[in-house]
Amino acid sequence: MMPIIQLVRGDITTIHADAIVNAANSSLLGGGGVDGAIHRAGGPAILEACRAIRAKQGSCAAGEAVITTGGKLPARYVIHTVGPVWNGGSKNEEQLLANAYRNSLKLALEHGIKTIAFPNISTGIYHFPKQRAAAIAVETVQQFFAYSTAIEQVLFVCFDEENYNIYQKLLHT
Ligand code: AR6
Repeated sequence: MMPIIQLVRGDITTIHADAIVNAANSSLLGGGGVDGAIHRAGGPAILEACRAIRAKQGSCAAGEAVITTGGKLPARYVIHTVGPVWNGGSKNEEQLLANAYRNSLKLALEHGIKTIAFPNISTGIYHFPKQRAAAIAVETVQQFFAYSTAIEQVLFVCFDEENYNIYQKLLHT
């Protein structure tokens, strides 16, 4: 069966999916925005798991992803990926953002995850232009579906209205 893409407006920490994705930073030690919300709602088990990953493999570069428990969240796993900081567009930002989505999906596939929810990576504190980020997000997920249909459902969870409106147009919902 063809996987489906769905759009949701709201807080990703409330989503019942096998995994939710965190827009983390390279330290993996938490921060503001959706990262702060996930660690607050999920409790200390997530930070503990992030520290263990850091001890083993160091920090997480932009475009890469790691996986931890979901702690107290309704989601079983959190996939922490690091989006690029927007620097005008000449620092490979678009490729790095696509890598963040693709590597999160790969990790999900390896863990047998069927349903996954993404926030709008890099479009907050990291200032990636929202329209371009949304186009990259949707395109990367669609490309992934052409490669594997093992992930059955991808949710784009938009917290702010601007992103929600952009995704509505893009997905024709
Ligand atoms: N649920 C879903 N989306 C949310 C939530 C939430 N609870 N809260 C915010 N967003 P940002 P970035 C949206 O800034 O730009 C952190 O400090 C928000 O509206 O969270 O990738 C990290 O530690 C925006 O559309 O992440 C890094 O240092 C989107 O999430 C840095 O921010 C991403 O905004 C990463 O910056």
